[in-house]
Amino acid sequence: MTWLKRKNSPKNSRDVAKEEQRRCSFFAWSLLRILPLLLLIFAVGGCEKAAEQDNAPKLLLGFSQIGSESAWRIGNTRDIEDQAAKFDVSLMLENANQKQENQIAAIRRFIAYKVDVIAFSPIVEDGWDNVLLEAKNAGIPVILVDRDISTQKEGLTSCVIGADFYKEGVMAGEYLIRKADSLSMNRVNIVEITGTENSTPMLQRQAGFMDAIAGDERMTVLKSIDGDFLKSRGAECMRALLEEYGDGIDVVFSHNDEMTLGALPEIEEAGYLPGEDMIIISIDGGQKAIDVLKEGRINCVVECTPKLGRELMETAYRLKAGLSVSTVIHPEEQVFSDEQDTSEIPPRGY
Ligand code: GZL
Repeated sequence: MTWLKRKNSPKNSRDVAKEEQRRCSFFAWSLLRILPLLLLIFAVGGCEKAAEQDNAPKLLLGFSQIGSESAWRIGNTRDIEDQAAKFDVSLMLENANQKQENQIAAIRRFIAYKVDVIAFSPIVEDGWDNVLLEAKNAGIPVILVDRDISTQKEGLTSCVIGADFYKEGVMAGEYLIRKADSLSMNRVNIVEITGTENSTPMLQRQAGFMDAIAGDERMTVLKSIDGDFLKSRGAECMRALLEEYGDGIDVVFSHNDEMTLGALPEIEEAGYLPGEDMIIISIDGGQKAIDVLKEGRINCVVECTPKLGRELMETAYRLKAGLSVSTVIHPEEQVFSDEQDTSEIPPRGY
């Protein structure tokens, strides 16, 4: 008897099971064959994602720098760039060319760019509330570098990293008292060439210096004049002070090396020996001023280190991680003067 095989003839259960088994085996075989490929695709995809994650900056920092008005400022910028590289920080650095409006615009760009942290060195203390409120509302922490702001509002910034300018002024005043004693001076007429009006270093260096000499009746400040931390303005100020007071000047207290280095040629042009006929006191401690100190044409240079980059990067990482930070971070600073063997002062690096 011939069994007709009909296409759709119902199979018996054994045949069905065999068919099912064959189908499973084929599926398993196929899977095994393509599994390495699947694994490779996932691996490559994962590596690419990991690579993307590796290349993504660990921290995106927006920094608005005042300008490049002095060796100090240039050294500060260089140190921040060097430390950003060391700390694997992606740095968006903008130079404001001495204009507050440029700093405000830069901060707004950082907010729009959604940086992790904003840092800036405020050229003056006032006028930051609105833009800093925008940063706060955007949830971006702000670090003040070098200088401070004046505000009635709470919580606009996380911390300030910079010198204790008041202490720098006190150190300058205390040096002058020691110098006047050593020269048995019974009259000390002082002219002051200040930094940028309403900037933190100007306000606090002046306050510290005046407080330090306040109790000494020999001391008289003939005039204070704004040199804006610039070498050219330092020369102009010194010319004007020499015309007005000439021989009557015993001391020049200058808020930074640039203005001091601008003033010295004017003093010599007028026939005086800086460092001998007039006591010269400066602040910053850059290489040029230290070289002139070693020549005896400046008597005292109070250090104001521009090397704030490491503290800035460490603080930025802590803020990004949501960790607490100190509200004020002051670097250690010293005084260089003719009271010591200046030949031992090591290279300054700025
Ligand atoms: C001080 C800094 C001052 C320097 C100047 O920290 O703000 O600004 O003393 C610079 O040289 O221009």
